[in-house]
Amino acid sequence: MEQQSTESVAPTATNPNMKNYEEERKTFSWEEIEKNFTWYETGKVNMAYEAIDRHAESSRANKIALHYCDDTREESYTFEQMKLNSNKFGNVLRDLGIVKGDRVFIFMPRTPELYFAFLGAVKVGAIVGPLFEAFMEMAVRDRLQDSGAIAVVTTPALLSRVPVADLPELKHVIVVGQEVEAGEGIVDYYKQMATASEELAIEWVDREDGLILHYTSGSTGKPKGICHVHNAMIQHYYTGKIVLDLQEDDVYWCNADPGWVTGTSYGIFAPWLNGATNVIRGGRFSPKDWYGTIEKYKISIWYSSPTALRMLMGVGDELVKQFDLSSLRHVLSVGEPLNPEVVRWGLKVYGQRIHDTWWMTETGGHLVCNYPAMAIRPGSMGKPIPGTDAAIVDDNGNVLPPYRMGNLAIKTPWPSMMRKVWNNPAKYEEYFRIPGWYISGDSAYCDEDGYFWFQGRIDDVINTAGERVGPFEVESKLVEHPAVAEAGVIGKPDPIRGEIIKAFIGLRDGYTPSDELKADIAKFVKEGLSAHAAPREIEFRDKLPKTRSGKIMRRVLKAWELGLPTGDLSTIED
Ligand code: 6R9
Repeated sequence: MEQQSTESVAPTATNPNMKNYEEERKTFSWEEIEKNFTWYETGKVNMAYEAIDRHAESSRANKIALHYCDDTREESYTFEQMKLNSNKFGNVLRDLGIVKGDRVFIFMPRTPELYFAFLGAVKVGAIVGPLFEAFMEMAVRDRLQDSGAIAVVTTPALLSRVPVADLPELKHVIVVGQEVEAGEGIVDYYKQMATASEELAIEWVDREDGLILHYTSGSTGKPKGICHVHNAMIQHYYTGKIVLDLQEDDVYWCNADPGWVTGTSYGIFAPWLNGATNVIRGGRFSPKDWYGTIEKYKISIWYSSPTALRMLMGVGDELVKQFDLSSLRHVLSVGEPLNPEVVRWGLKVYGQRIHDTWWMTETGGHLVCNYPAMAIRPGSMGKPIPGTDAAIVDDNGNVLPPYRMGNLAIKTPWPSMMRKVWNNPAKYEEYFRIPGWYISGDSAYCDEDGYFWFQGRIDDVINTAGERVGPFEVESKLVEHPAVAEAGVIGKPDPIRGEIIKAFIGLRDGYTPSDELKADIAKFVKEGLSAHAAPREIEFRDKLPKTRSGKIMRRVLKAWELGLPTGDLSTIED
């Protein structure tokens, strides 16, 4: 498993918030970070206050907090305006009788109203459940039912997917639209906002009180409601500084929708806790619009994902030259392993190192990352953030030596760790089954310099002729082939080898499927990686199944291959 080369990309910039990773680890204390918050003095805690109002009450009051754009709207809001709009929505909820601990869901596309509603709900102490607008009725029902939601904020177009008849606990459906038809429990957002007071008495909560519920799918069964608390702000704030590298004049853009944890932890909390200008682009992925957004707002920090970056790479280098992307100074990625080829391409066309970051819905915030001041090893997700420890452990909790593949585990606790799985304590306990450790479900290894290398989900690791092969290394080699745009690799049961490697491949524009191409691709992996890692079967597909957050769903590929049920598909893209 030492095949990952010693390829390394030296730092090009230093981060004033963390000049030296090793030094920071030695001197770090979470208590020092807490001193940056108002509540350290006052004892009064609320995430939305720390993210918005605190800045509105400072010299940042008239600084732009949000630049919003989509194909039809273009608006900007200062911290003061964010405060007033979220106050108003807080009052709308309070007038409906919403109190601390109530579950309020937000099921709508990204617009400024989504963010006002989100922050307003947090201000009255509600636990917010953000949902992707793409969810169909069944997915919405499962989540609202499981959490016992009392209110949902949605739009006229999505209203028919809120099955009120099946949701006896749901009392209020707040509709954000110009024409809202009256009905039982229906609340007209604009009408209520028009008269709502801009003054709100914020609900001060305990650090351990519920903040957000993110439903995330496992490979089987219903999605799990991962619950985070206000205390997570400590980690959001700190990682915003040392990982996102947020500084006063930055313009920051995170591509993620709040239906995915990246769109809340790093689309709402981290940037605003740090008083940054945050760009939100609504609408779907479009290479031209995306580059146009960077150019227009002079975005300096861009947080994206391997899928989006691979798609941009697939579109090619020419388009990049039509835009002025010189404002960019820090680029990051999350959600899936970042293929070394994408890192090389980013260096070439953007002149930027792409910093991979590893974390999960359950971890609430960054854990294993690359930092501006640290050398990047393409293909590695980096090193644990100061204040935390990561290790590779076997199933009994023994820490494994360098280069041995095993469970990626994190020493408990850390500030943004999930506090429960809604209605499912047994599931929660499973993650902590080895005392002192959180078991991520990912398989990885650590090199002798402490860099972590992702191999796959534990369930995805392939055992072929006695060799353990992580699908990621094969996929990464595959996308280096000039014809391959994306690849998903699974183990297919085989009577002789245990499993053989099968690759599903999406081709780049201009390539057509053929047996010669299959043979050439297999040879490419055999020569570039190893014979045992070369796919014995290749299937071309127009599209690979992905989640809304862009993850290739290997379990779906496997289920297709074996003719088995595909399990929960509520998060699948289209
Ligand atoms: C933030 C987020 C978590 C799972 C995680 C892992 C995969 C995320 C990754 C990565 C390799 C990275 N993952 N980041 N794999 N390198 N940098 O994605 O949360 O949607 O809960 O997914 O995603 O498998 O366990 P979530």
